[in-house]
Amino acid sequence: MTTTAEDNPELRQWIIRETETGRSPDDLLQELAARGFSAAQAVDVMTAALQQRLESIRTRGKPAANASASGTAVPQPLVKDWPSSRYVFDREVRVLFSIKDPQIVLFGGLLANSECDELIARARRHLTDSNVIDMQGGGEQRHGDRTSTGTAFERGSTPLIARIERRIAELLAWPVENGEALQILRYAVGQEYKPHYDYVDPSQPGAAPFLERGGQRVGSLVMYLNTPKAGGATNFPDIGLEVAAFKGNAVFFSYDRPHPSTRTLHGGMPVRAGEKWVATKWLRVSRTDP
Ligand code: PD2
Ligand code: ZN
Repeated sequence: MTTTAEDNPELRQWIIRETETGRSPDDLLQELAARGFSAAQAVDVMTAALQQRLESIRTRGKPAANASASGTAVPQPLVKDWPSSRYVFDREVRVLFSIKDPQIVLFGGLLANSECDELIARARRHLTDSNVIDMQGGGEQRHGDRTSTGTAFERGSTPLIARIERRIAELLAWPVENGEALQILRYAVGQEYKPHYDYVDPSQPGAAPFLERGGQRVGSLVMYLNTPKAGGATNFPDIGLEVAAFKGNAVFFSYDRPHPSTRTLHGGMPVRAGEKWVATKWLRVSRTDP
């Protein structure tokens, strides 16, 4: 453990968590002293951690301050100086690869196996045919490009979902309230999600009702809940990237404008053997419906 809060995000997170579970500042100061911090260092560390927490409460529901190259705020995992793994909210997460333009990051071990299994078990009872947003009339409609079945869980609807959402918010430095309901998809053999963009085209007549509730999507996190026997990679045709679906991993990408020049065209390739389950979290510019 290093001695300043600025270069020790794990320590800040630990202080925040301990405080939220009811530990008193005096108690924490004593533990920091026992870990070798001087009184002045311990107070500095505590102050920085609690200021960080206050700031995140103040900016809750507002666009986050992390701006992309174009100046538009997008979710932005702070992967630059990641060690081989980092403690995120309540779990060690790895960065398996990260590219800048487009911003795409593959996280290893974002979800525990038991969390994946629980999401699948809960979703299995509620599966219906997947839809896409109806760009003409608003609402949703069936589309041959998306042949999976699925369901959605409201934000915070179970303790597990609330915990995963907090982990994601910390991972991507983006408020929980700006995330859409968690969407679970199941693909059987031959099913796929043909290449598409996750933002909505604002010039289409059906976009307005969607954009009025939380603004544009600016990021997507696709979490793999199982490992298909064959097929089912998430592909990014514009940049020739295929991300293999592997249980517990998650691929994140962001787009700071609703335009193909973001090169975030992506799809779920057909499953060739077994089945594929994912949970997708889409992130909006502003606070949106749970
Ligand atoms: O299941 C996938 O790999 C996938 C691919 C593209 C999911 C989504 N998009 C999505 O949920 O938007
Ligand atoms: Zn997508």
